[in-house]
Amino acid sequence: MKHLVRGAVAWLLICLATSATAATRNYTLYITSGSIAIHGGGGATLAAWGYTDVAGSPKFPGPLLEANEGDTLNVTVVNNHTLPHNFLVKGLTTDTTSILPGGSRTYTFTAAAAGTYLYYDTLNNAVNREMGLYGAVVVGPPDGSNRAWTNGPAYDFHRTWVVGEMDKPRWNDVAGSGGTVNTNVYKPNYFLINGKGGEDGMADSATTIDGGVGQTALVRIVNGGQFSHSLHFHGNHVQVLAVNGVRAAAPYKQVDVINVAPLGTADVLFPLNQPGSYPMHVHTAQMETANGVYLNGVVTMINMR
Ligand SMILES: [Cu+2]
Repeated sequence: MKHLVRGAVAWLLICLATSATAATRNYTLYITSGSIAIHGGGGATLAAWGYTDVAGSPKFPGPLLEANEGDTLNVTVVNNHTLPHNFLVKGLTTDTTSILPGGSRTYTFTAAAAGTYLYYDTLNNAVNREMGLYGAVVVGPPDGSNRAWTNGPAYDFHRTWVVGEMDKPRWNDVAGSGGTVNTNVYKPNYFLINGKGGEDGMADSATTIDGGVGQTALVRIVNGGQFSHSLHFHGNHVQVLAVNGVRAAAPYKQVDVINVAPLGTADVLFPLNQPGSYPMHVHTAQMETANGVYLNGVVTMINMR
Protein backbone atom coordinates (compact mmCIF):
# COMPACT_ATOMS: atom_id res chain seq x y z
CA MET A 1 0.00 0.00 0.00
CA LYS A 2 2.78 2.40 1.01
CA HIS A 3 4.45 1.46 -2.24
CA LEU A 4 1.32 2.35 -4.24
CA VAL A 5 0.97 5.74 -2.50
CA ARG A 6 4.60 6.51 -3.14
CA GLY A 7 4.09 5.56 -6.79
CA ALA A 8 1.05 7.82 -7.07
CA VAL A 9 2.92 10.72 -5.51
CA ALA A 10 5.81 10.24 -7.91
CA TRP A 11 3.40 10.12 -10.85
CA LEU A 12 1.70 13.32 -9.67
CA LEU A 13 5.07 15.10 -9.36
CA ILE A 14 5.98 14.04 -12.89
CA CYS A 15 2.64 15.40 -14.17
CA LEU A 16 3.14 18.72 -12.40
CA ALA A 17 6.67 19.01 -13.72
CA THR A 18 5.48 18.24 -17.24
CA SER A 19 2.67 20.79 -17.18
CA ALA A 20 5.09 23.50 -16.08
CA THR A 21 7.58 22.65 -18.82
CA ALA A 22 7.84 25.20 -21.59
CA ALA A 23 6.54 24.09 -24.95
CA THR A 24 8.10 24.28 -28.38
CA ARG A 25 5.92 25.90 -31.00
CA ASN A 26 6.62 25.57 -34.68
CA TYR A 27 5.29 28.04 -37.21
CA THR A 28 5.87 28.33 -40.94
CA LEU A 29 5.27 31.62 -42.73
CA TYR A 30 5.30 31.95 -46.51
CA ILE A 31 6.07 35.31 -48.10
CA THR A 32 3.90 35.89 -51.14
CA SER A 33 2.69 38.75 -53.30
CA GLY A 34 -0.89 39.49 -54.22
CA SER A 35 -3.45 42.05 -53.19
CA ILE A 36 -5.76 43.04 -50.40
CA ALA A 37 -9.27 44.42 -50.84
CA ILE A 38 -10.72 47.25 -48.78
CA HIS A 39 -14.50 46.96 -49.03
CA GLY A 40 -17.07 49.69 -48.57
CA GLY A 41 -16.96 53.42 -49.24
CA GLY A 42 -13.70 54.53 -50.83
CA GLY A 43 -12.55 50.93 -50.98
CA ALA A 44 -10.13 49.56 -53.54
CA THR A 45 -7.77 46.71 -54.21
CA LEU A 46 -4.16 47.35 -53.25
CA ALA A 47 -1.03 45.49 -54.22
CA ALA A 48 0.31 43.76 -51.11
CA TRP A 49 2.92 41.33 -49.90
CA GLY A 50 2.38 39.24 -46.83
CA TYR A 51 3.47 36.52 -44.47
CA THR A 52 0.89 33.79 -44.64
CA ASP A 53 0.48 30.42 -42.98
CA VAL A 54 -0.47 28.62 -46.19
CA ALA A 55 1.39 29.06 -49.45
CA GLY A 56 -0.89 31.12 -51.66
CA SER A 57 -2.35 34.58 -51.54
CA PRO A 58 -0.94 36.88 -48.86
CA LYS A 59 -2.52 37.30 -45.51
CA PHE A 60 -2.46 40.76 -44.03
CA PRO A 61 -1.55 41.22 -41.29
CA GLY A 62 0.56 38.09 -40.95
CA PRO A 63 -0.79 35.24 -38.80
CA LEU A 64 -0.94 35.78 -35.05
CA LEU A 65 1.89 33.86 -33.39
CA GLU A 66 0.99 32.77 -29.87
CA ALA A 67 3.10 31.41 -27.04
CA ASN A 68 3.42 31.26 -23.29
CA GLU A 69 6.36 32.74 -21.45
CA GLY A 70 9.37 30.45 -21.66
CA ASP A 71 8.23 28.63 -24.79
CA THR A 72 10.62 28.12 -27.65
CA LEU A 73 9.40 29.26 -31.06
CA ASN A 74 10.78 27.96 -34.33
CA VAL A 75 9.50 30.23 -37.08
CA THR A 76 10.45 29.05 -40.54
CA VAL A 77 10.05 31.79 -43.12
CA VAL A 78 9.83 30.66 -46.75
CA ASN A 79 10.41 33.42 -49.28
CA ASN A 80 8.18 32.70 -52.26
CA HIS A 81 8.57 36.25 -53.51
CA THR A 82 10.94 37.75 -56.11
CA LEU A 83 12.78 40.07 -53.68
CA PRO A 84 14.84 39.48 -50.51
CA HIS A 85 12.95 39.65 -47.22
CA ASN A 86 13.53 38.93 -43.55
CA PHE A 87 11.69 38.47 -40.26
CA LEU A 88 12.42 40.24 -36.99
CA VAL A 89 10.43 40.12 -33.77
CA LYS A 90 11.11 43.45 -32.13
CA GLY A 91 12.38 42.79 -28.60
CA LEU A 92 12.80 39.04 -29.08
CA THR A 93 15.12 38.41 -32.06
CA THR A 94 18.15 40.12 -33.58
CA ASP A 95 18.84 38.14 -36.78
CA THR A 96 18.14 40.38 -39.80
CA THR A 97 19.81 38.19 -42.41
CA SER A 98 18.08 38.43 -45.79
CA ILE A 99 16.20 35.44 -47.12
CA LEU A 100 16.76 35.36 -50.85
CA PRO A 101 13.95 34.56 -53.28
CA GLY A 102 13.27 30.84 -53.14
CA GLY A 103 15.13 30.52 -49.84
CA SER A 104 14.03 29.95 -46.28
CA ARG A 105 15.36 30.55 -42.79
CA THR A 106 14.34 29.28 -39.38
CA TYR A 107 14.36 31.78 -36.54
CA THR A 108 14.54 30.15 -33.12
CA PHE A 109 13.87 32.25 -30.07
CA THR A 110 12.42 32.16 -26.58
CA ALA A 111 9.20 33.93 -25.65
CA ALA A 112 11.13 35.68 -22.93
CA ALA A 113 8.48 37.83 -21.25
CA ALA A 114 4.68 37.86 -21.40
CA GLY A 115 3.46 40.69 -23.56
CA THR A 116 2.83 41.88 -27.09
CA TYR A 117 5.39 42.04 -29.87
CA LEU A 118 5.55 43.18 -33.47
CA TYR A 119 7.15 41.07 -36.15
CA TYR A 120 8.08 42.61 -39.47
CA ASP A 121 10.41 42.77 -42.43
CA THR A 122 13.18 45.30 -41.70
CA LEU A 123 14.53 45.47 -45.27
CA ASN A 124 14.10 48.10 -48.02
CA ASN A 125 13.49 51.30 -46.07
CA ALA A 126 9.93 50.58 -44.92
CA VAL A 127 8.62 49.54 -48.35
CA ASN A 128 8.38 45.89 -47.36
CA ARG A 129 6.42 46.80 -44.25
CA GLU A 130 4.21 49.16 -46.21
CA MET A 131 3.32 46.26 -48.47
CA GLY A 132 2.01 44.29 -45.50
CA LEU A 133 4.92 42.30 -44.09
CA TYR A 134 4.12 42.52 -40.39
CA GLY A 135 2.07 40.88 -37.67
CA ALA A 136 1.88 40.24 -33.94
CA VAL A 137 3.38 37.81 -31.44
CA VAL A 138 1.43 37.52 -28.20
CA VAL A 139 2.93 35.86 -25.15
CA GLY A 140 0.89 34.84 -22.12
CA PRO A 141 2.11 33.82 -18.67
CA PRO A 142 3.77 30.38 -18.32
CA ASP A 143 0.58 28.74 -17.03
CA GLY A 144 -1.47 30.01 -19.99
CA SER A 145 -3.99 31.69 -17.71
CA ASN A 146 -6.02 34.78 -18.60
CA ARG A 147 -3.61 37.20 -17.03
CA ALA A 148 -1.47 39.78 -18.77
CA TRP A 149 1.54 38.26 -17.00
CA THR A 150 2.23 36.10 -13.92
CA ASN A 151 0.25 37.63 -11.06
CA GLY A 152 -0.67 40.46 -13.43
CA PRO A 153 -4.14 41.84 -14.21
CA ALA A 154 -6.77 39.25 -15.14
CA TYR A 155 -9.09 39.48 -18.13
CA ASP A 156 -12.07 37.57 -19.54
CA PHE A 157 -11.23 37.75 -23.24
CA HIS A 158 -8.64 39.37 -25.45
CA ARG A 159 -8.31 41.03 -28.81
CA THR A 160 -5.25 41.74 -30.91
CA TRP A 161 -5.35 44.83 -33.09
CA VAL A 162 -2.71 45.23 -35.76
CA VAL A 163 -2.92 48.74 -37.17
CA GLY A 164 -1.15 50.41 -40.06
CA GLU A 165 -1.70 52.40 -43.21
CA MET A 166 -1.00 52.17 -46.92
CA ASP A 167 -0.30 54.68 -49.69
CA LYS A 168 -1.91 53.00 -52.67
CA PRO A 169 -0.85 55.20 -55.60
CA ARG A 170 2.65 56.17 -54.47
CA TRP A 171 3.85 53.06 -52.64
CA ASN A 172 1.73 49.90 -52.93
CA ASP A 173 0.90 50.10 -56.61
CA VAL A 174 4.43 51.18 -57.52
CA ALA A 175 6.20 48.47 -55.48
CA GLY A 176 3.58 45.90 -56.49
CA SER A 177 4.33 46.43 -60.17
CA GLY A 178 8.09 46.20 -59.64
CA GLY A 179 8.81 49.93 -59.62
CA THR A 180 10.96 51.96 -57.24
CA VAL A 181 9.09 53.87 -54.55
CA ASN A 182 10.09 57.46 -53.85
CA THR A 183 10.19 57.09 -50.08
CA ASN A 184 10.49 60.86 -49.59
CA VAL A 185 6.78 61.22 -50.29
CA TYR A 186 4.31 59.37 -48.08
CA LYS A 187 0.62 60.25 -48.20
CA PRO A 188 -1.23 57.11 -47.13
CA ASN A 189 -4.87 56.94 -48.15
CA TYR A 190 -5.85 53.63 -46.51
CA PHE A 191 -5.84 53.03 -42.76
CA LEU A 192 -6.24 49.50 -41.53
CA ILE A 193 -7.20 47.58 -38.41
CA ASN A 194 -6.39 43.89 -38.69
CA GLY A 195 -5.94 44.36 -42.42
CA LYS A 196 -9.43 45.73 -42.86
CA GLY A 197 -11.08 49.02 -43.57
CA GLY A 198 -13.42 50.09 -40.80
CA GLU A 199 -16.61 49.01 -42.54
CA ASP A 200 -15.29 45.48 -42.24
CA GLY A 201 -13.51 46.16 -38.95
CA MET A 202 -16.78 47.15 -37.29
CA ALA A 203 -18.32 43.78 -38.14
CA ASP A 204 -15.32 41.53 -37.57
CA SER A 205 -15.81 39.49 -34.40
CA ALA A 206 -12.04 39.03 -34.07
CA THR A 207 -11.72 42.81 -33.86
CA THR A 208 -14.80 44.15 -32.07
CA ILE A 209 -14.95 44.20 -28.29
CA ASP A 210 -18.13 42.27 -27.47
CA GLY A 211 -19.07 41.23 -23.98
CA GLY A 212 -21.22 41.61 -20.93
CA VAL A 213 -21.02 44.42 -18.41
CA GLY A 214 -18.65 43.31 -15.66
CA GLN A 215 -16.26 41.59 -18.04
CA THR A 216 -12.79 42.86 -18.86
CA ALA A 217 -11.08 42.74 -22.24
CA LEU A 218 -7.33 42.74 -22.74
CA VAL A 219 -6.53 44.58 -25.96
CA ARG A 220 -3.10 44.04 -27.47
CA ILE A 221 -2.19 46.70 -30.04
CA VAL A 222 0.73 46.67 -32.48
CA ASN A 223 1.43 49.40 -35.00
CA GLY A 224 3.22 48.15 -38.11
CA GLY A 225 2.62 51.42 -39.95
CA GLN A 226 4.71 54.53 -40.39
CA PHE A 227 2.35 56.97 -38.71
CA SER A 228 1.46 57.12 -35.03
CA HIS A 229 -2.05 55.86 -34.31
CA SER A 230 -3.98 57.48 -31.44
CA LEU A 231 -6.71 55.04 -30.53
CA HIS A 232 -9.74 56.59 -28.88
CA PHE A 233 -12.04 54.31 -26.90
CA HIS A 234 -15.60 55.54 -26.40
CA GLY A 235 -17.82 54.20 -23.62
CA ASN A 236 -15.13 53.73 -21.02
CA HIS A 237 -11.51 54.39 -20.18
CA VAL A 238 -8.78 51.84 -20.68
CA GLN A 239 -6.11 51.00 -18.17
CA VAL A 240 -2.60 51.13 -19.60
CA LEU A 241 -0.75 47.92 -18.70
CA ALA A 242 2.31 48.13 -20.92
CA VAL A 243 3.74 50.35 -23.63
CA ASN A 244 6.49 49.08 -25.92
CA GLY A 245 6.97 46.10 -23.64
CA VAL A 246 7.49 48.20 -20.51
CA ARG A 247 5.02 47.09 -17.88
CA ALA A 248 3.24 49.61 -15.73
CA ALA A 249 2.56 49.06 -12.05
CA ALA A 250 -0.87 49.18 -10.41
CA PRO A 251 -2.82 51.38 -10.10
CA TYR A 252 -2.88 51.53 -13.88
CA LYS A 253 -3.25 54.90 -15.53
CA GLN A 254 -6.70 55.42 -17.06
CA VAL A 255 -6.90 57.09 -20.44
CA ASP A 256 -9.44 57.27 -23.26
CA VAL A 257 -6.79 57.78 -25.95
CA ILE A 258 -3.64 55.73 -26.28
CA ASN A 259 -0.99 56.75 -28.76
CA VAL A 260 0.91 53.89 -30.37
CA ALA A 261 4.06 54.94 -32.20
CA PRO A 262 5.24 53.34 -35.44
CA LEU A 263 6.67 49.90 -34.59
CA GLY A 264 5.21 50.38 -31.11
CA THR A 265 2.96 48.19 -28.97
CA ALA A 266 0.49 48.76 -26.16
CA ASP A 267 -1.47 46.46 -23.87
CA VAL A 268 -4.61 47.95 -22.37
CA LEU A 269 -7.46 46.65 -20.23
CA PHE A 270 -10.97 47.67 -21.16
CA PRO A 271 -13.42 47.04 -18.28
CA LEU A 272 -16.90 46.74 -19.77
CA ASN A 273 -18.96 49.01 -17.54
CA GLN A 274 -22.13 50.17 -19.28
CA PRO A 275 -24.50 48.68 -21.83
CA GLY A 276 -24.49 50.10 -25.32
CA SER A 277 -22.51 50.26 -28.54
CA TYR A 278 -19.60 52.65 -28.85
CA PRO A 279 -16.90 53.20 -31.45
CA MET A 280 -13.18 52.89 -31.12
CA HIS A 281 -11.47 54.97 -33.76
CA VAL A 282 -8.16 56.64 -34.40
CA HIS A 283 -8.23 60.29 -33.47
CA THR A 284 -6.90 61.71 -36.70
CA ALA A 285 -9.83 62.52 -38.99
CA GLN A 286 -8.01 61.38 -42.11
CA MET A 287 -7.27 58.01 -40.54
CA GLU A 288 -10.98 57.27 -40.18
CA THR A 289 -11.32 57.24 -43.96
CA ALA A 290 -10.61 55.08 -46.99
CA ASN A 291 -9.31 57.24 -49.84
CA GLY A 292 -10.99 60.20 -48.15
CA VAL A 293 -14.36 58.49 -47.59
CA TYR A 294 -15.58 58.50 -43.98
CA LEU A 295 -16.00 56.06 -42.04
CA ASN A 296 -13.75 53.34 -43.36
CA GLY A 297 -10.35 53.59 -41.66
CA VAL A 298 -9.08 52.48 -38.27
CA VAL A 299 -12.39 51.96 -36.55
CA THR A 300 -14.24 49.14 -34.82
CA MET A 301 -17.07 48.74 -32.33
CA ILE A 302 -17.35 48.18 -28.60
CA ASN A 303 -20.59 46.37 -27.79
CA MET A 304 -21.51 45.94 -24.12
CA ARG A 305 -24.59 44.01 -23.07
CU1 LIG B 1 -13.34 59.43 -30.54
